[in-house]
Parts: sequence; C-alpha cells; structure tokens
Amino acid sequence: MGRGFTLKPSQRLYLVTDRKNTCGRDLLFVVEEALRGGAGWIQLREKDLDGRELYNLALRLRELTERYDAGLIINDRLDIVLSVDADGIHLGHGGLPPCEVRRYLPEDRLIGVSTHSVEEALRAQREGADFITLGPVYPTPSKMKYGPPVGIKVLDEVCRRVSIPVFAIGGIRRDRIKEVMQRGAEGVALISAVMESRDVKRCVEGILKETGG
Ligand code: TZP
Repeated sequence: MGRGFTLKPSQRLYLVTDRKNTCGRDLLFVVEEALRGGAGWIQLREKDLDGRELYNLALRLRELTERYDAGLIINDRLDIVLSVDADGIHLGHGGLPPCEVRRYLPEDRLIGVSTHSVEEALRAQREGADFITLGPVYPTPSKMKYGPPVGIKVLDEVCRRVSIPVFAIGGIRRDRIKEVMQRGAEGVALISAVMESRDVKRCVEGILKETGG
C-alpha cells in the first residue's frame, strides 16, 4: 500500500453514520456506544446537512473520537476535514482524484475512496487512495442509492489486485463477515447493522470479534 498505512485491529470496523437510521436515537449516543464497543473508525456521512450543521456535528464527533482514540473520516468535505482536524476524507463516487485532494491535506491524513468495480479500485489505488471501500457486496436496504450488489467474486478479485486496504461495504452483517474477510477484505464498513442495532456496543464487539479485531 502506497504510504505504509497499517490498520489497527479496531480499525477493521469502519462505521459510516446515518442519523436517520438510528431507530430514533441520537446519533452521538449511537456513535459513542460504538466507540465503547471498540470501533476504530467513524465516517461522518450526512449528505443532506448544510455546511454549518455538518461542521457542528463534526466538531462533536471529533471530540468523541479523540476521547476513545478512534479515527474520524469525513465524507467528501475537505473544508470540514481541515476545520475540525479530522483524520481523513472519504471520496464518494465521482469525486476528485485522490492525488488532487492530497495536495491540500497534511501528509499524515488519509484518503479513502468508494469503489464499485475492479477498474475503479485499480484507478483509486493508482491515483493515490490510502484505502478503498468496495461495494455494495450484498443487497442493501436501499438498492437505488448504492446500485446493484457487485458480489463476492468482485471483492475477491479486487482484494487480490490492489495492495491498499479494502473494506467490504453493503449489506454487511455479522454472519457475512467471515466470508468477506476470507476473500481478502481487511475490514468491513457498515451502516445499518450497527446503527439499527438495539445494543450497539455489543453488536460492535461481536463484529470486531468476527474480523479478528
Ligand atoms: N456504499 C455502498 S453500499 C453503502 C454505501 C455507503 C451502504 C451500506 O449500508 P449498509 O446498511 O451497511 O448496507
């Protein structure tokens, strides 16, 4: 992997936020429960918030993640990454090339890229991504938003052909983790399995156990 970034065991779980998918609980409560369970990465992904709202939420998450020694990654918004001193940015489909974003980020910050095929994964690596998500691997509740599942075979091929960490995303539940890790994923990125869980802390502990984290 390009810049020698190695995942800690807790970072095998990359929790992506969705404040509308928390069964009515406050997002900060759910995230803190996940952190208490050992989640090593939080990605703030609340695309419908305006800049000020996102900034305020990011500040609170920065404070929380620091307290639990976890990383904070911000989806797509370089301005928010810089203003709250987050650990990195996650570039969505159709985002700028990572090498372009890199010019504005401190060296030690990470760039993740969402990918949906072998070609996109290879391109993200070539353009300087530190890690990628690949998916949706399995059907997700919201097919329209994320596209059709790419399947386990594509995950397998991507993991064999790129050297940066690959997080499987999309429909990942505890009972699917062994399969994706066996195919070479270094971690799993999840929304609903954690956000909707009744006991978030225990859910995260269970998932980390499955990943070997
Ligand atoms: N990108 C590909 S699938 C997905 C994203 C953001 C959603 C994952 O959500 P879930 O609930 O873990 O399937």
